[in-house]
Amino acid sequence: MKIVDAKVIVCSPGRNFVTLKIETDEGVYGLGDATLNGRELAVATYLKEHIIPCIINRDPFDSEDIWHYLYRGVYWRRGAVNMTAIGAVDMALWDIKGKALGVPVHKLLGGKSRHRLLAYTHAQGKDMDETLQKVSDILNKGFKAIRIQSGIPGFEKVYGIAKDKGTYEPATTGGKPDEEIWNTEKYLAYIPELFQTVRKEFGKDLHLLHDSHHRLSSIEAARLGKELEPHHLFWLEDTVPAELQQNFEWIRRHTTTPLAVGEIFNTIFDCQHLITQQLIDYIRMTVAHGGGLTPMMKIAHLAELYGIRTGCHGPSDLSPINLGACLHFGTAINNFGIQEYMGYYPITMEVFDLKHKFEEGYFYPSEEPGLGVDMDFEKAGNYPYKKAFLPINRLEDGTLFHW
Ligand code: EZ4
Ligand code: CO
Repeated sequence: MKIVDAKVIVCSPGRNFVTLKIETDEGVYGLGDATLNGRELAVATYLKEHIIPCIINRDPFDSEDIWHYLYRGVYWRRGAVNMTAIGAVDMALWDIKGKALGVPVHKLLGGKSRHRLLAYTHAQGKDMDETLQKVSDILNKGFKAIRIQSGIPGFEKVYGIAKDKGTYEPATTGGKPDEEIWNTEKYLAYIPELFQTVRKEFGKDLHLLHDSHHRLSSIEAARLGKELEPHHLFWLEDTVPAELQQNFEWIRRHTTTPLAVGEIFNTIFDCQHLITQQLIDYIRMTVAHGGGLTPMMKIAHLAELYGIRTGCHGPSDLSPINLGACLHFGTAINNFGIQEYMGYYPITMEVFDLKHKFEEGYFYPSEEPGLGVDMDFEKAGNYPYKKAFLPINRLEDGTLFHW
């Protein structure tokens, strides 16, 4: 089997998505998600100009060698744009292998380690009352695990809070990024009260998660973790940026609240200290931004040795193709933890077709050959790319801060 062509499809059904379609001489094609929020065209160009010419005529079954060719072979390593492009190629190759052999991708990765996968979604309100209402709505939809974010009194825009009633979308269209204002003291004073109220209203059975979006120092993270201990979180996510992995040693010394991180990591070298020192409980790298299924399997196996489970990033700003890849990954490994699932705009699902079934808080992996996600290329053409940026974040005195 030979790769004969590859195309990059940039479309915007509800939001921007970049898709790689690899075509073979046998007519089978594979899909890979190459979406990097706010930097879509950088990945698209990298694929078109620098990657596609190198994979033509290769055998798609040689995914291990192709991965190393694109990672090690180019000399320049790591980085979000680079790894997202490599990830899309790798994802598409596994899709081709599954389709060519007539098996779902999880069968090629280790088979079925479970028959269903726990998923969590987001409850986000502008204040306490709206957040509690959202939790109640989500429970009625059957979810067993909920990530809770809430507007902080006195702040107009806070990470994780939708501008309208729709799905949360952090990127905004226009010529420049939006700006938000942040105050850590007000946040730290409010969040424990929020979780205390949620537990009081909804009881002990529900899994509760929370995302600090990299805005805390180690010692602030330690304080938050400690104050949340009575409310037994499933995890506390992205407390500190983690460019310095040693940060987590300080957090870990002070709290038993489980810790998750990794949505902006793109290689095993971003988390090997966190994993081997058991400084986290969940690794949140996702297949698209982590360089594909090939390296993600290695990361999962390393994490397995240290009792760390996965919790793949699954925002609506990655396409359903990435979600499909995450579901096969989560099905095949032993140390799956949970899968993030924000849902998609109905208009997004006019273009993408996700065959994996979702019911009462769990995903049931598709048995369709390949990744179990398809795309309507003609409809995609109706939704051209719209320039969009993620926001930036400043403290009240104007200091540029973590978003
Ligand atoms: O801010 O995917 O856990 N999920 C998150 C996301 C990220 C977006 C960035 O594009 O933190 O909402
Ligand atoms: Co997050």
